[in-house]
Amino acid sequence: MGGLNAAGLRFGIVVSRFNSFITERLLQGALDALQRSGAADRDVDVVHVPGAFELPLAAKKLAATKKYDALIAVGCVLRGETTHYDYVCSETARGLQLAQMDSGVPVMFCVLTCDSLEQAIDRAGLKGGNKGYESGIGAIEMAQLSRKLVAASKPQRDFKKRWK
Ligand code: INI
Repeated sequence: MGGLNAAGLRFGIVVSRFNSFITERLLQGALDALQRSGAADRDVDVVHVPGAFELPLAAKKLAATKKYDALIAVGCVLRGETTHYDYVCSETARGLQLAQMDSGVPVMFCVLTCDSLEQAIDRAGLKGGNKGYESGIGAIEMAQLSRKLVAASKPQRDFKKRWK
């Protein structure tokens, strides 16, 4: 776990209900990573949305509350016979990137984009590990980094003293 400590950090997790067989496993992985790293239950909020396409707006609104050090967006898009998959994937990725760039709150991209259910299952707790767990660890790292960078960007109060 790289010694990451999540104690005192606050996290929001947005989860898509579409393909919930997969997304609920990813959610459990993310919660596991946060809890094992010391995050308190009261510091982790989980909200659900209908599909991956709705993740960006929910993430943006959660970020706007300024309650969270990092967010995790959990979804699973499976390729179908039409181009619908491509639109959902690209808009979800684009929207989540916009949400974090506009708000300054880190948003982890825990959205599987797979050709088959088997590929998704592998990444939700089987051969490919659990991408939710990895996102949880990533969220802690980004939350800590953000706090450090915000602190570093604040004017030093002892500025005069340092230049004497
Ligand atoms: N949403 C997903 O999260 N995964 C999918 O695989 C998917 N497919 O294949 O259609 C999907 N579609 C729904 C979409 O995210 C929106 O909820 C819907 O279009 C309403 O806006």
